Amino acid sequence: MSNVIEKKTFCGICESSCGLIATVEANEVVDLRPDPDHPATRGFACSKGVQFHHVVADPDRVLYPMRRLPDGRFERSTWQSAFDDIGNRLRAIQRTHGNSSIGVLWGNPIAWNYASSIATMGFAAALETKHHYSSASIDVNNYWAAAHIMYGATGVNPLPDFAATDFALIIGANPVVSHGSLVTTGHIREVLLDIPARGGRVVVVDPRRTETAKLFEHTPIRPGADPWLLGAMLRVMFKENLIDWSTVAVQTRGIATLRDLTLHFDLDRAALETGIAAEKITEIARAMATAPRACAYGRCGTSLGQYSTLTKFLLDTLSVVTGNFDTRGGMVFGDPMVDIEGFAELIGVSGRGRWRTRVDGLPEINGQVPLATIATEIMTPGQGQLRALITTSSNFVTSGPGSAESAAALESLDLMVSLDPYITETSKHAHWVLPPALWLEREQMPCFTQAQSTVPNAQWVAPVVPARGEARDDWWIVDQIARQIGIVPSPVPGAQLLGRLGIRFTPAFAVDLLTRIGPYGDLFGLRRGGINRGKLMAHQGAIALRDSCPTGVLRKKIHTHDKRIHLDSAEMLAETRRLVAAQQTNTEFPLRLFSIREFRSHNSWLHNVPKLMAGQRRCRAMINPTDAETAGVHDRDEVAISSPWGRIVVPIEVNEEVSPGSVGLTQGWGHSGGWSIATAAGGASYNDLTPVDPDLIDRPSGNAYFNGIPVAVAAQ
Ligand SMILES: Nc1nc2c(c(=O)[nH]1)N[C@H]1C(S)=C(S)[C@@H](COP(=O)(O)OP(=O)(O)OC[C@H]3O[C@@H](n4cnc5c(=O)[nH]c(N)nc54)[C@H](O)[C@@H]3O)O[C@H]1N2
Ligand SMILES: Nc1nc2c(c(=O)[nH]1)N[C@H]1C(S)=C(S)[C@@H](COP(=O)(O)OP(=O)(O)OC[C@H]3O[C@@H](n4cnc5c(=O)[nH]c(N)nc54)[C@H](O)[C@@H]3O)O[C@H]1N2
Ligand code: SF4
Ligand SMILES: [Mo]
Repeated sequence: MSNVIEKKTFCGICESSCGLIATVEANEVVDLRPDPDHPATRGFACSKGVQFHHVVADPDRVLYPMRRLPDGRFERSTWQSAFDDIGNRLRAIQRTHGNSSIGVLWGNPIAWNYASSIATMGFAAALETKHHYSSASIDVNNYWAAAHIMYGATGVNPLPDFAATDFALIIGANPVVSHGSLVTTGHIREVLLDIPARGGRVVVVDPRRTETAKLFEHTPIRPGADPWLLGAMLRVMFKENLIDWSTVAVQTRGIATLRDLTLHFDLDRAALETGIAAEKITEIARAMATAPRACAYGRCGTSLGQYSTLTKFLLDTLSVVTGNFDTRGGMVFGDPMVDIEGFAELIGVSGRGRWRTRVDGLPEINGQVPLATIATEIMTPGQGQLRALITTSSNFVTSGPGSAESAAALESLDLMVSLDPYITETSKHAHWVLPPALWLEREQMPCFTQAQSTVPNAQWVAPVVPARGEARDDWWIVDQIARQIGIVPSPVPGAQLLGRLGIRFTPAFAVDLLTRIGPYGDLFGLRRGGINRGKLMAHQGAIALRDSCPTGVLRKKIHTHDKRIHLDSAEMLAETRRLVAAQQTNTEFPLRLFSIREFRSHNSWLHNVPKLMAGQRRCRAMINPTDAETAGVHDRDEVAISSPWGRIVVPIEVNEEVSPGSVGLTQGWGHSGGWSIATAAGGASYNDLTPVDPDLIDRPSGNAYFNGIPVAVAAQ
């Protein structure tokens, strides 16, 4: 037993970033358990995190560079052959079509991979290509666009202070299952349960009586109708003079224009659109405005609809006008060890609408463009047509809009390289699949989630075990490809010049520099007790930086020129007018589809881990008994679900948890490729039903449209 050791790390699967203790025996992780001493997650971890060593050891995992053969099978190759071939092809594409025909695409797991985020962003920046896609546009772009409008910078992310609030409005989020997104609060279920326990209220607005809704007050809503509810609540607040005028006078600009905007939200129409009675809307508005401390939080249910930037704008505005902004128990700001948001602003990464996409003319956001445009960009000839694509940790064929369009478009690329531990629905189209080290096998720092933790803390860990096979760090792979075409994959201005002089900084070096000069940094020895990468890596576990987020910091945290929150947005008024003018009924597709996220899945992966798939887990839809009867379908039937953009066949569960008029569907299924257990589970992709039409996605942000899709259900 002498060679058994324990190492502290954190989970790199979801935004909770839970502290873990790994038991390592002969360079293999044999057990993972929650770290009770982690200041933020305090001994919490879910079943996915503690099973991750089974992903590391998965027999289906890609451990060597794999080359695709003409018949679609893959054969093992070597790094040398991979880089030679990729380099040759990229140089040929560069010569014939220019840098603007090469693109990068990165998916959700990169959020725990700070080095790879920098390298991938840097790769796109060095090429000055417009083809920079990421999962942000199927997830959070609406947050960024609303922040840009209200706070002057895309990265400003106010956090609900659940631990100290008296009233929490949770709309379109299921934190009991998701463990929180864009806010990291350890033991989030218990933190929320504590609100009613101390006399407060939690109101959950969701088309399904979810695991979260069951614990609190549930208000069902029609999918896609959120801006109607939030706009109507604001209207009530103005009408009944429930506004905190003195705070608004200090913190904001444009309250009169906002009041005029809310006049578009007629209460009776809002009741019709949402399915929530006008009296109930009024009651929630009054309760929020009169609670001593209140916060309003919405996530994927409100981020992946057709008007998601407007929705987020209205959502934050509720906290602002009730005087619950930058205050304990309201919305607060994170206090990270590395100010990523400030840095992105400094080097010009953050921003919106500085240029537009080639074919659809959609605005960029943070230098990236919507995934909904990628199939069109591949298929439309002309200068700048996308011909070579490098994807890192993305399964966007399944997770992005228009699964069928994406899959077909990928087949016509001149070069596709996929960095992925599996042959997936996406990577199976690649000419090369390259094996990445997984998070237990690489150096980690929770670059993005540290900024959203309600208990600011610092952690930086060395690899727990060496990478298996020939897997290598994602950033190293991207850097090697960059070397083939003579670029330095760094978003920092001047990096190309230094590169030509032979100077290349590693991502670790760059982020350490930011840490050292950051608010908690050691300032190269000038600040006693300050932190740096070396110190953190030598420390087992995370270090608490503060007990909670600071308040009274608004002027420091926002970027508008007058340091006020801007409530007068012509763009949001235009969106409101568009919403009001929209015809919301569709007789051919009378029901509205919404996504279901499951406890033992993570988006489209982790379906290859036997323990997580125990109990015959399958893709399924859910429908209310009334709608089932109308459609003539029964519990467990295989049914056809059709939308204007596709048709799938899946088993259905008749369940009164789902509110009438809506249909829930698990997202992230319908697998193919080399992950045998996932593929054997069958099912269909939710996103076969979603559109890539640029006119249908959220206009200000380019965020995809997944929730509120008009559908019909029929017996098979
Ligand atoms: N209908 C519908 N669609 C949705 C959603 C929804 O609610 N409804 N949710 C959306 C959301 S919120 C998100 S974030 C997206 C996510 O969509 P994606 O960003 O595509 O993420 P995943 O589907 O989780 O796929 C992640 C891929 O990364 C690979 N991977 C895992 N770890 C690593 C690693 O360390 N390195 C590398 N190179 N690869 C790795 C996995 O094998 C997998 O292929 O899906 C979105 N899609
Ligand atoms: N177990 C698990 N945890 C995860 C993930 C996972 O796949 N599995 N994924 C991670 C990722 S990438 C993210 S972004 C987060 C997401 O975190 P959350 O947003 O908290 O998770 P979701 O389950 O997508 O919650 C969205 C809720 O909105 C509801 N909804 C759908 N459409 C509408 C609508 O139109 N209006 C309203 N009001 N509600 C609607 C759904 O019923 C659902 O309950 O979760 C993260 N954590
Ligand atoms: S909640 Fe998320 S971060 Fe925590 S163990 Fe589960 S998957 Fe990992
Ligand atoms: Mo996400």
